[in-house]
Amino acid sequence: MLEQLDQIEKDALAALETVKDSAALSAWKSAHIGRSSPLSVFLGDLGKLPAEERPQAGKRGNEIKRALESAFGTREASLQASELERSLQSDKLDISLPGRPAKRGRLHPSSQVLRKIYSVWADMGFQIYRSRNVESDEYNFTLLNIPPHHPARDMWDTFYTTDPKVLLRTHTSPGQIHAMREFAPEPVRVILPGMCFRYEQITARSEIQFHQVEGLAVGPGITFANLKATLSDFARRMWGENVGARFRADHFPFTEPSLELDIECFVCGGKGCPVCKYGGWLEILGAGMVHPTVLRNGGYDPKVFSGFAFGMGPERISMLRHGIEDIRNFWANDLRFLEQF
Ligand code: FA5
Repeated sequence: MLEQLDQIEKDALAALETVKDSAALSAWKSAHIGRSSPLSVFLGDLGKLPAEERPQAGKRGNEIKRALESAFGTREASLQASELERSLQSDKLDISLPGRPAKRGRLHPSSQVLRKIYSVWADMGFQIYRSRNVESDEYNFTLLNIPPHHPARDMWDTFYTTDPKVLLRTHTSPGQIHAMREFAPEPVRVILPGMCFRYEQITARSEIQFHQVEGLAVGPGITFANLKATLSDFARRMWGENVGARFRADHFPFTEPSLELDIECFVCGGKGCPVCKYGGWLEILGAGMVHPTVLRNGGYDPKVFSGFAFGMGPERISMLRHGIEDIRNFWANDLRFLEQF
């Protein structure tokens, strides 16, 4: 009986010596330690042996089982190592081949000009203040000195929601109130970038959705001269020392006095074209001294504090920088346009 076991072990180990690959190894496993292998059959039939032989036969059978399992493990590891070695030899990786180039994306022209604007204002000490796109009627109009039924509401008509008090903001100016209410009575110097929406005719220079960058500075003793100097400095930093710029008197209900800043039309060089409405100048921003009512609504005492505010359109600025003739290109998602920037 013990000789039979020794023979089983001998045969199995001899067969293992001839195994050359993992398929043969797996066949060896089921033949020699699998459920119907001679060893398993032997161990399964232990009960049929005379009682006095059983302990010794069981002990020896289990010893052989462990020995064969261990020999299998060793063989498996050495086969895996030699298979890896073989594949490293045959499938050599040529790291000198150039990689597949990754397709690089690019920033949208609006994002590019926004970043330029942020950096110019950051250099002048203005921090970015984020404000919401969906606004209340109160912030978009009333707190900016545009009460219900004020005619200026027509100029800034917007998209309304089913809730009459909730609308898409027409300008970034409501952000002024949020910023003032957060910082008052401390002085504040921020820019407020974001998307605006208007219910108006789409033309070469007007969209129903566009960015604005608002600016706000409030503190004791800020003057109209400070506003003009700051905007002139902005224009020089943005377009260079020789930029053609002019201030024009204007009216906004939330600033008094108010002005607009125009830049000489880049597309036609001032001769007149559809982009500048044949005037030779392109309106870049509206600005003015913050109206006392608005200062009060923001939490500042207008007898102590004064300030200026401005709101500019980055898409118009981008048109100016790149000679873009139609604002509709910005949201048309046409790669032929976008890939030029
Ligand atoms: C305003 O929206 C004021 N809130 C600006 C302001 C802020 C004045 C603070 C005073 C103090 P206006 O409607 O002019 O003003 O818009 C400002 C700028 O946004 C314009 O100069 C223009 O560059 C841009 N803009 C206005 N409407 C459109 C439009 N439909 N499409 C693209 N850009 C526009």
